[in-house]
Amino acid sequence: MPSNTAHRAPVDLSEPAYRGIVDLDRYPIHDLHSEQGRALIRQCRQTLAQEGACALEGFITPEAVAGMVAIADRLEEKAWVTDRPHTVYFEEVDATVPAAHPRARTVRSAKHGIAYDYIPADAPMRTLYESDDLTRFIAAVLEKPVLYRSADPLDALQITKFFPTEELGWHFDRSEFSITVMYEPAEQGGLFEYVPALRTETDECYAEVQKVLEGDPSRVKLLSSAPGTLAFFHGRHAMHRVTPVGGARPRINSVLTYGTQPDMRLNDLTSKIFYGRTSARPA
Ligand SMILES: O=C(O)CCC(=O)C(=O)O
Ligand SMILES: [Fe+2]
Repeated sequence: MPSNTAHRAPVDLSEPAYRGIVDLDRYPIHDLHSEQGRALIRQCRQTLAQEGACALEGFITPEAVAGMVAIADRLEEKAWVTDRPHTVYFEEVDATVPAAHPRARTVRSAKHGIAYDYIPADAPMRTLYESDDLTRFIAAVLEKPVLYRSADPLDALQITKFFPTEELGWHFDRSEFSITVMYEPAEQGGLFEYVPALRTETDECYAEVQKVLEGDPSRVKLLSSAPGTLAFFHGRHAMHRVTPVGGARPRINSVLTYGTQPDMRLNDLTSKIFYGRTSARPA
């Protein structure tokens, strides 16, 4: 006797919520154990090790990119504006070293930051960021047994707009790795430049850092800024910057924040600087 269930349409429990947001034919993050999935992880690890960064062009679909640009435009008035000088280490200027020393110099960072709690729950990038598949993919590329999404209500996933003349000065990140997604590159400038392995865990390499700050381009590399690119970079050891934006329209992207501990948050001072507050808006 045929059973009733044989007539029912099969329910695909594996259908990911982010289908249509990621180009899964090129980047099968829903199926990392497949041959193609394993090859993807292998290639990303190799590029990251060789180049200090890895850019996956076309990772986010054009529809998702357009959705995020529309959200960024709608939320423009919610953005917190920062424009401030800082050292490449985000530490106080050291008055005891010569003026040309990297610890004595400042650069400028100016941007508009839209906090996580303004991004609608159904925004394409939020759906993707909050999926465990993406977190697992990122952990696999970074060779971490486990990664957690940031617990910060403002910084876990934000949208940054760099308007014309805005920029991010040369710096090292505090976190080991950073992950970004590009929605809209600038018409001119707004380029992501980086110097792989400019310092190490044990050596600050001040002379080399100073050369870059003085404009020596010999070790500077450029990362793809094509819309839809997901990029990994080793921001703690690779010094990097976003060059001043030119043209008429802003550069729009997101930084995705992860940690090896589940309770990662910004400290109050940093939160105040980048978002103008230290906790989520009341619901
Ligand atoms: O906007 C970018 O491409 C880089 C962002 C960055 O370096 C940072 O937020 O620390
Ligand atoms: Fe950075």
